[in-house]
Amino acid sequence: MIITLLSFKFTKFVVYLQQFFNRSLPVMKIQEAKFAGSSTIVEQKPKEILPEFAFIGRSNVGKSSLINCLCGNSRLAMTSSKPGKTRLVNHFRINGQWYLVDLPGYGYAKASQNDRQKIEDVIRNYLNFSRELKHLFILIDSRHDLTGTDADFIREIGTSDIPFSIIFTKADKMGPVAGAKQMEKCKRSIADRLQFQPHCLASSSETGMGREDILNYIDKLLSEL
Ligand SMILES: Nc1nc2c(ncn2[C@@H]2O[C@H](COP(=O)(O)OP(=O)(O)OP(=O)(O)O)[C@@H](O)[C@H]2O)c(=O)[nH]1
Ligand SMILES: [Mg+2]
Repeated sequence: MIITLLSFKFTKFVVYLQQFFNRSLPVMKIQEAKFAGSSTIVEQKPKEILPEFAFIGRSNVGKSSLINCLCGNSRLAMTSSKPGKTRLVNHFRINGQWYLVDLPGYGYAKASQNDRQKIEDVIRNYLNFSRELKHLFILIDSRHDLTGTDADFIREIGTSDIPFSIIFTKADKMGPVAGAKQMEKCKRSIADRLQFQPHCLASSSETGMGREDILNYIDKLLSEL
């Protein structure tokens, strides 16, 4: 009886601590988000050298929308309901201190072979040669199983020296229970391919869910540079 009571009080205490720390965790403030330039090769990147945090994923997964959501400006990066909108590497300077980088989407099936190759070259050039890239966020649609293209890309990045995390996007499109189940399934297939579990976050650019987590995570990464 006493043990049950003590363990109940301990559980309540842990929940209280979690609530306290969640509430007191300050969210990184984006005071200024400015378009700094578009490029197809790293030599064309903005001249000012700052740490870069890039977003990549299949076409239409929600990269540009998430950048807008993080910056609180729906007109910063161009978005579209049609895949293949972002074709260049777009730099956005944040608080004059670091860049958010919007990359073109990979695996756009309807693009011509020539267009696909051009987009692939732009992505490869950035990933291979951008020395300022500090962290790559790989976006996966939270509703779907990992596609072959996602799996290949994740496996490849897993063997590179680029630090990366996963963000499951469009979390508003599924109910919380079905959504959590689907994300767990996807996390398992990612871990199976990599032999380790990368850091995973979830987001919705519609509701702003995950915004604080992503900004605080970037803040932490910046503080470790
Ligand atoms: N419901 C919902 N829709 C979203 C979300 N994020 C993006 N979308 C929609 O998905 C579509 C594609 O969004 P984009 O941000 O342009 O996607 P992208 O990954 O940048 O696409 P590309 O530039 O073509 O590679 C748009 O119609 C967005 O409104 C989200 O979190 N929830
Ligand atoms: Mg885009």
